[in-house]
Amino acid sequence: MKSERILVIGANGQIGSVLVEYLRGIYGENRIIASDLREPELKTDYFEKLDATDAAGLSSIVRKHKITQIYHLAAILSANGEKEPLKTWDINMQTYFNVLEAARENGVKKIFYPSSIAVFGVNVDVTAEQYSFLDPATVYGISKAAGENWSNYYFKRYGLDIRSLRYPGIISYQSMPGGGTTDYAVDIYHKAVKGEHFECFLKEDTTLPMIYMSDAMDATVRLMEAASDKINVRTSYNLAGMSFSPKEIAASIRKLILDFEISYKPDFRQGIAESWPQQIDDSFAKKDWGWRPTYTLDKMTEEMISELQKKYK
Ligand code: NAD
Ligand code: AKB
Repeated sequence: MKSERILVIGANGQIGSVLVEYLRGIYGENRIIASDLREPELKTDYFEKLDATDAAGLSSIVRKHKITQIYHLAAILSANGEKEPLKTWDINMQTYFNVLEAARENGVKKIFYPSSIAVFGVNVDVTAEQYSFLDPATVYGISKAAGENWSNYYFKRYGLDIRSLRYPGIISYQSMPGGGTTDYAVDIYHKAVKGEHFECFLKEDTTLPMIYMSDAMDATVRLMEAASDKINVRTSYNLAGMSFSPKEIAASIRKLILDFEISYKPDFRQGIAESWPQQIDDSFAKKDWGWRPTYTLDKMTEEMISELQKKYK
């Protein structure tokens, strides 16, 4: 474990900026190489500027740092993806093919591929099972479903040890989301703590699966550190934290910020949200590698508000 050298691609985003620090806490500062299109806000060692659509550039970073694992986070998310569908497909798929090939050619041992609840579509009733039908409605969801199948293909054909989670919407105080449909559930806390009114782009009763960042970090490393023979799903594991609607998160916030106000003005993201399941059955993850979420909606609300109060004070 201590000999790993890990490349995180898309490291400046909502997940990457937290994951890099989390991994550094486990494996050591100098063993995690962060990379992204953009330079990080704070200059740091062990950073490589990289456009992951550049196959040669990616391969040379893998060789230069003798990388043993890649976490491939770079992608265009659901809402932004609908603005430029073909460009989204190109970026999401080309970056992943470059990762798969760089890994195969340079002896990288393990890959983490983040999938999403966006792989499901309207033919899932309320709860998505591990093997529910995949008929995604967004180009983002289509690219994630394709990525899952390519992961399984590279595992079977080349023996690449690729592991993947279908993340629900991730909620964090450390970082802002980057253009998805679940972004409202982060923005709402910032507005509440700043004493501002929040206008929600989803209807009040739109229930979606979500997870708190600290549970997502735990699930990710638990999956990556599990013994190979425990990994029975080589496409992507369903993962669940909690499910709630805008009305329910607003009620949870109001327990601590009594005068918090919300109004609703649904836009095109309502259609995306309605194509996703409300609940996720993650029993395979629980059974195979011991996944257990620890945050409820109210526990997450308490921590989000207390952390953001420190930030805005
Ligand atoms: P984000 O949009 O916040 O960050 C993505 C990062 O990738 C950005 O820093 C961006 O600069 C970088 N990037 C984009 N194109 C790139 C390229 N060509 N080369 C190098 N870097 C590039 O996304 P996130 O929320 O941190 O999500 C990370 C991954 O997790 C994505 O694959 C996303 O689909 C998946 N995921 C996220 C969530 C969530 O709620 N945040 C849920 C499900 C799945
Ligand atoms: C999005 O809303 O696009 C992401 C996701 C659930 O994949 N947060």
